[in-house]
Amino acid sequence: MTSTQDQTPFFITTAISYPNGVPHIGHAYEVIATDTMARFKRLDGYDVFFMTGTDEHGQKMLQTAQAQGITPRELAQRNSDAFQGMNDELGISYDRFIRTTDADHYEAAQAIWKRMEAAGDIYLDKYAGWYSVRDEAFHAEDDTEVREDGVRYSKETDTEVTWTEEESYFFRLSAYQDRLLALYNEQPDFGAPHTRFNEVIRFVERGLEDLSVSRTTFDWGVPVPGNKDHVMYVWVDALTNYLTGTGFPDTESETYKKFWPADVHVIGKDISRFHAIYWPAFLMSAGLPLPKRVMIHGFLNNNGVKMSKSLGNVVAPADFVAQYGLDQVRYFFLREVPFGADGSYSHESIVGRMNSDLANNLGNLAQRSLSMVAKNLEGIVPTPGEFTDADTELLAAAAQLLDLSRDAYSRQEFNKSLEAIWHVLGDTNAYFADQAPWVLRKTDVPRMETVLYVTLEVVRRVALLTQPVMPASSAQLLEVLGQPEGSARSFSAFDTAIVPGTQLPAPTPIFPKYEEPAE
Ligand code: ME8
Repeated sequence: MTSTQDQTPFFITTAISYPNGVPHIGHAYEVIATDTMARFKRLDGYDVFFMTGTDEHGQKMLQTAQAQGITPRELAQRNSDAFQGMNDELGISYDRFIRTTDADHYEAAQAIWKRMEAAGDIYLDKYAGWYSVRDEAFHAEDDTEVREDGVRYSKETDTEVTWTEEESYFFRLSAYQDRLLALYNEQPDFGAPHTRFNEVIRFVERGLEDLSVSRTTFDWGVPVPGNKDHVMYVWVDALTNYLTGTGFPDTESETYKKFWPADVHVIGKDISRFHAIYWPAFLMSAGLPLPKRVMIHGFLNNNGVKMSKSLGNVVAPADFVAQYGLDQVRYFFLREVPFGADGSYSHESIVGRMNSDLANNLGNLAQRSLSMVAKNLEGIVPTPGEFTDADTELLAAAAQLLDLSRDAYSRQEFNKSLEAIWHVLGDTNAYFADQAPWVLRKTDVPRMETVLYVTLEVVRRVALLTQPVMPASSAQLLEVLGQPEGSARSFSAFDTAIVPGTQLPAPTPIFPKYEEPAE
């Protein structure tokens, strides 16, 4: 984090993943989108704090470890390392990788518990009900059913539930129904997109039951303050990670004051209730400010088929990246699927985007214009003559892309920004073909220079805006456009223009076409 006094803070998080297994493409999707948002804000001058990590406690971790004959701590260490490794392979620009076994996290989780207890919202009783270890969630009896195999399942999540009866602390969630509904009413963008947020609102409208927030039958969790027989329900501890990262419980610390409340929690659709119901209720009880936005993304399916270990279609992020390239994968995910909707990926759809959007529309345009400058103008950015209507229109369309992208990113609508950018690229390709600078080379050199100048200037603006999505390729593109690292690559440079007389390095093709490997 580099910061100066006048930068606006921006705190963004991903969900923290269960390290009961290794990461899959769904996890990669979430961190890539969040990373893109974080990078956009940094380029736009914000003081960004971006946190991701692993959620290491709970019964699911314990059972998986037991099945593998290791301790939950060993399991957590092994797979947390795999998650951190994935982040590094994907070039994720996180500021902290938090683990719920970190010492400062125990302190934060116990502190929020004490605040909720002091507010009179925690009481001791007995829990008797259906618990799904897979979901780490309680399900009301009406929401479960016994299926043909004689086993009881959650109707909603299709996971097995087991009868659980034990002494437990409860959180008075039922007392928060009205306050939650008031929150949703006052902040209609607290949850997004609307379709997914509406499901949460309907759920709260049906009434809330108090929530069991501690367990006694195992000890793999954060101890409940003042009662050594209980550990916290994993979601109480997990959600608190967002506070831990800011320095909580020290509410006087610089980082807490700067970054809490969070600007955006990015999460998947299966955990919207935890983030849009439990989390604000816990914070209200603890007397702490609420996050500004919970962005709920959809699930990624392989060719329309749900990923699952038994189907053998779980893709390792590293294999994906090795096959197509990191920036190509990042671009594909964010361009192909409107963030919030469910999406599907297939070899054909990825190759399609790689070859048409990246190699042709962007890569080829950049390469053709830059090679003409290299061959005919000794690699020096030309001085444009008077602009024609076609030039002015194209430059004006490109000039709108920053504000348009800011607006789209404010709602995490990455695909809208990319669509608009590629629309301008489409127009630029048509312009390039129409103006035919390779013909002008023989008939009207000054006009050729203007056409090349306009094209390079559009590509420069595009390259600035594709940096959050495709950091390495955009940096290469800016390099060949003679834009050095630093302020020339930040969004504050967007409204400047490429400087005539700049000596450009020899152009190199940046976006390769996908070649099917030989048999
Ligand atoms: O839920 N496509 O962890 P998790 C897209 N520990 N996103 C997916 C996905 C898919 N196929 N599968 C999972 C947990 N995700 C908790 C979170 S936060 C305080 C605690 C998303 O490892 C999922 O929706 O099961 C979630 O946002 C993230 O990956 C981690 O899932």
